[in-house]
Amino acid sequence: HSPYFNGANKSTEVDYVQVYKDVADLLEDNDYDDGSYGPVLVRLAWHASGTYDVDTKTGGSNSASMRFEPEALHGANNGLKVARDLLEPIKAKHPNISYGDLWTLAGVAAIQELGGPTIPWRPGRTDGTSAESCTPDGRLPDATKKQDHIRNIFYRMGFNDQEIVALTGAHALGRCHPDRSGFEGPWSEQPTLFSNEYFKVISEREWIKKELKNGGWQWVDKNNTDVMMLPAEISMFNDKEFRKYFELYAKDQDQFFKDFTNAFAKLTELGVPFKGDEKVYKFETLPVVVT
Ligand code: CCH
Repeated sequence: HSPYFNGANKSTEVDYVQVYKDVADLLEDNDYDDGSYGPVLVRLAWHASGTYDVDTKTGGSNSASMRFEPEALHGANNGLKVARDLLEPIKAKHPNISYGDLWTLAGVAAIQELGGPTIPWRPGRTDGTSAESCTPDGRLPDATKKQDHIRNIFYRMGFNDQEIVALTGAHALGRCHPDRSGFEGPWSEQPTLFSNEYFKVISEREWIKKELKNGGWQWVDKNNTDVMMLPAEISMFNDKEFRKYFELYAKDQDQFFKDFTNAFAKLTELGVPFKGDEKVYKFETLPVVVT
């Protein structure tokens, strides 16, 4: 070691590149959903961050308050225990990483490993220690509502219409679970591939209402019931201001990747008190192993 090696300081360091690799390594599981934990990790990063309120400067990923009740039990967070528990062995291996940093980094890793853009990420979140950091219920979007509700929710975080539509494109990934949200099915035919497919699907299919056993309803494709849309999403699609961005991203995957990168990085940094000297990481995706 160099004479400048500081043993005490060393113990608080975190190898974030290794954390990325460890997350990337645990994504695949053929017995879970469509074969990947990536989508639920993206949802965890989003729900941890999307509680931010720009006026009161409360919420956001800084304190990782979803670890505590009541936030862990908010209806919007149903099913996210799967994602939080999945990351516990990584937290045990890298004890100095904060949960807020781990959850957001895991979201970035999932997007990148599933074919999405490289999203700059930096550490700096400090965990809250009690339920006092929990945000009130109702800060995340309600999928049964219309576009005005979605606007209000995202304007409260500080996003504009273009950013809202770009972020929603994350629904290329994953699916709805009857035991989590009450809705069912994926938005795209390849729910473990991050692409602009969500925008193509919503613009190209003919949507019909389907009643659900729980009394609710959702949109399904008239000709291929494998894909679905939430009530809020078709309301958004039918909104003149939102529509231009749906059309733009359906045509232009590069523009979608660019705008999504900026919006997702912004989302995960809402309310985080960075000192300003944090290293910004652009993680490399794992090499693809051909078997
Ligand atoms: Fe979402 N999302 N989301 N979503 N979401 C659901 C699942 C995922 C809404 C509602 C739902 C974003 C925005 C919105 C993901 C990422 C993002 C589900 C199903 C509902 C309902 C949950 C279940 O049953 O498991 C609504 C409304 C909005 C408003 O715009 C944003 C923004 C992001 C990320 C940038 C991902 C990924 C999933 C899939 C999770 C999984 O487990 O497969």
